[in-house]
Amino acid sequence: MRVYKTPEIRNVAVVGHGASGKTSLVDALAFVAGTSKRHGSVKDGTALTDYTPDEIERKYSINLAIGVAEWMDTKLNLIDTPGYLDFTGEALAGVYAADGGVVVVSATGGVEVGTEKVWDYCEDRGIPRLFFVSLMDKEHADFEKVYRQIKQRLTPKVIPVEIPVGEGPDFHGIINLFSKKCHLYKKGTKAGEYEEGDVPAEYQGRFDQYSKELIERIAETDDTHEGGDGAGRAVPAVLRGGGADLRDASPLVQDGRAVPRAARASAGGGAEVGERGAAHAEGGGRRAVRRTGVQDDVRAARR
Ligand SMILES: Nc1nc2c(ncn2[C@@H]2O[C@H](COP(=O)(O)OP(=O)(O)OP(=O)(O)O)[C@@H](O)[C@H]2O)c(=O)[nH]1
Ligand SMILES: [Mg+2]
Repeated sequence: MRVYKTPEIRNVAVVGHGASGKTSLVDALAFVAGTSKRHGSVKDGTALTDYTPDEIERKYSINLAIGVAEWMDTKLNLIDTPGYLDFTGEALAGVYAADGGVVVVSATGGVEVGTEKVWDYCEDRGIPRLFFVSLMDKEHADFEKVYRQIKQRLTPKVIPVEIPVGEGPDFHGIINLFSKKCHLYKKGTKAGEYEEGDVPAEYQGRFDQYSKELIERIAETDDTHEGGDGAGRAVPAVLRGGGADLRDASPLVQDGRAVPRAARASAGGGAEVGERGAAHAEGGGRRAVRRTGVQDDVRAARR
């Protein structure tokens, strides 16, 4: 692994209720990024961040542990935290060390007591965060219900970024609301290979519903953009809880590509995003949206 300079490193706490899929997510991210050569599993005792004899035997996390994923010239230190409430000090420590958080919520369990707890930790620290809805392939998975619970019990300031194609045993892909592209997973592949295409006709209604939601949510939090850039294009922002101003955090999206703040005439102090942000925006819509959004958001939180 090459040596990374400090601005190229992100410390991200992966938090959530017990058994919501945090350790599995960290393992999968490191594997898909290519940093980890083995796709491990909690069940088999081979997950990247559950490696102590106790964790392997019990099949849940006890200690805070780090999985590394190198992605687009950035080293992501994914801080896997235990969800079990007995080890909540470890989760708290993880949040304290992090620039941002991924709050993992099970598509079957929804928002649970552990989710609320870690949400409060993130809120106290004021770190930017996004939600990851896990276990979409499980029986009774319900994305809409989870989204509703997040809005009601955690924060109304949440926008959908990707929505599932199918649920439970029928889950087989995702639609990105910014790029308007659909990824349909190829059956039987280990690293989640997919085919990219347009939104399937049978999911157009759902896509329209969530796109509308996306625009309305942004309009509610930011009068400046009124949910779009005036040309019918969405203005994204990563998900965050109360208090913070979305205005500074939201890069524009043009043709599915993020436009870093440095390239926007109206944005003050945008130079911080700099050339690297622009290069990423060139690199591909979906990845650039996430990446630039997090960069901006972290800075906004520090201001
Ligand atoms: N079907 C299915 N099972 C999953 C998925 N993600 C995780 N699991 C399983 O769910 C169980 C819990 O997953 P973990 O990754 O250990 O969850 P965790 O949030 O790290 O749990 P704690 O460390 O106890 O907080 C394991 O048996 C996983 O194999 C998923 O997306 N689909
Ligand atoms: Mg775990």
